[in-house]
Amino acid sequence: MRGLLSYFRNLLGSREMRILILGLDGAGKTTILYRLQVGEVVTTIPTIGFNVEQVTYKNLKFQVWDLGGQTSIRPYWRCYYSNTDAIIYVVDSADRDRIGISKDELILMLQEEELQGAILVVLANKQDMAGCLSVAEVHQALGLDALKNRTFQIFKTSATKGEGLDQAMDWLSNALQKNYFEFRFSCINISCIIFTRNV
Ligand SMILES: Nc1nc2c(ncn2[C@@H]2O[C@H](COP(=O)(O)OP(=O)(O)O)[C@@H](O)[C@H]2O)c(=O)[nH]1
Ligand SMILES: [Mg+2]
Repeated sequence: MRGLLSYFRNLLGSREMRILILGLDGAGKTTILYRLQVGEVVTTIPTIGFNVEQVTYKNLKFQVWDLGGQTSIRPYWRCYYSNTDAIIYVVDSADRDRIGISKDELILMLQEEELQGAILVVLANKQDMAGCLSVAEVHQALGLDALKNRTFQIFKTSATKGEGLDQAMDWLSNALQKNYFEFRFSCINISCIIFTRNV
């Protein structure tokens, strides 16, 4: 497992990138955040009562919280959705009992207006555990075949062993870069149109 810089070096210096790491409690999100080796993880507890762990490195911001449970606090999650570039969705592949809940949470989240453009990385985590669902089974259980208009990829990982995270972060970094340049390119196109109209 490499440090965060080696993945996202090419994105540093451009605009702020916001990445949410989400999933049910116990999936391995906090472990992954520490594995990124970025620096100090700051935990804040907004008055509405859910923990948000945050790591900021230059223009990269990672925010983590647990999905599932109390429906009353859900509306407050929206405060964190705007300008999200990517979602890293972490699944405990050994938790067969809650894979359905994990799917429901993912679907609800992807319906959020503010997250329509966000790239999705699914991590089928805890692949080191005996009897866990395979990456293909996690893919199917989450209904990922039905995803439309979404840049996404699924990876098998073991956060504790540090396996699979390199591939996932490399892919994400490339996808973010592509998104960023496509966005810049479309801005150039728009300015060309305005220019021709003015002339
Ligand atoms: N065997 C195994 N345990 C893991 C893995 N990832 C996380 N864990 C363990 O699962 C528990 C919950 O992890 P944590 O990162 O706190 O989950 P979070 O609630 O999603 O933040 C901890 O005891 C971790 O050590 C993994 O890939 N394999
Ligand atoms: Mg945690």
